[in-house]
Amino acid sequence: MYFSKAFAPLAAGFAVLTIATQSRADDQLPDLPVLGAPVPSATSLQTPYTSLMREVIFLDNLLLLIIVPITLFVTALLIYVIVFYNRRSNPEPARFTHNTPIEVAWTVVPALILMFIALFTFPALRHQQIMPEADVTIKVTGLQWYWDYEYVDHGVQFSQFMLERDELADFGYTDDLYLLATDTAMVVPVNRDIVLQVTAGDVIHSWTIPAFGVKQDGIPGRLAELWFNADEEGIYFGQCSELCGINHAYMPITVKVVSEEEYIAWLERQGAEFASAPGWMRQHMQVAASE
Ligand SMILES: [Cu+2]
Repeated sequence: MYFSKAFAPLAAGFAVLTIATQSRADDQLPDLPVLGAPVPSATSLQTPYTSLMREVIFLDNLLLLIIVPITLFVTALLIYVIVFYNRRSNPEPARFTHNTPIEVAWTVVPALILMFIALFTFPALRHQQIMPEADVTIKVTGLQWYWDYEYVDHGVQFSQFMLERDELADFGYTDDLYLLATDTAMVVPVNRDIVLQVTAGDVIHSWTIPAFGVKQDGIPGRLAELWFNADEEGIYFGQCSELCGINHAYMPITVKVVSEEEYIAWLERQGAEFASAPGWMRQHMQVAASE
């Protein structure tokens, strides 16, 4: 009797804690496939889910095609010189020091190769660095050691912490997503231009989602931007990519890409304000209101 009285508040406390965890875990979003995550023993880049990442992969392949012949050519030259111009096989070395045609060639040819590469990298940089008109604007702040998200048009704000191993199942994640999955997710609509304003509150962090081909340092006191437009609904993971202190490895990033309807419903559940909602959202809301 005495004991049950003594433990009653404790038990009640546990009950509240369990309910709180469950309600946090159950964000009422549909079941989404995990699309953007590292794969064991893979060596190439992640499968792309934005036009930006497809361009990055194209560049990666293009550079590989250029680098491989150059490396083979230089290696062959080196072997040729080692074999035919060592002291034994060539005891009397030639004494000339200049050869104008060769010097012109080894200046002009690399310059042409670099110009050819620039033809592809400069447009890619433009695509990444020139922000489109935002359908969704989110301010991301890196902090030791978690992320803060602010949906600037809707007054929605929350933090994002890594899940411990024993919390993964509660939040609907499998065990292998340890060090990637977080308690909350940045939710965005599919096929929409998302502009992120990236900053930090203490030291430099870096926000990235490899499958989207985006990475941006968050620097205290500065506001940098990145954008992406994800073309499939799913869950995508990233990790802080700027060494930011002892728990740098423990501040991963989770993004959930959902349909426009699901996104608006999610915003409503977060207590969003819609006074400054953009046009594409208003259309959805008028349809919902007239139904
Ligand atoms: Cu960090």
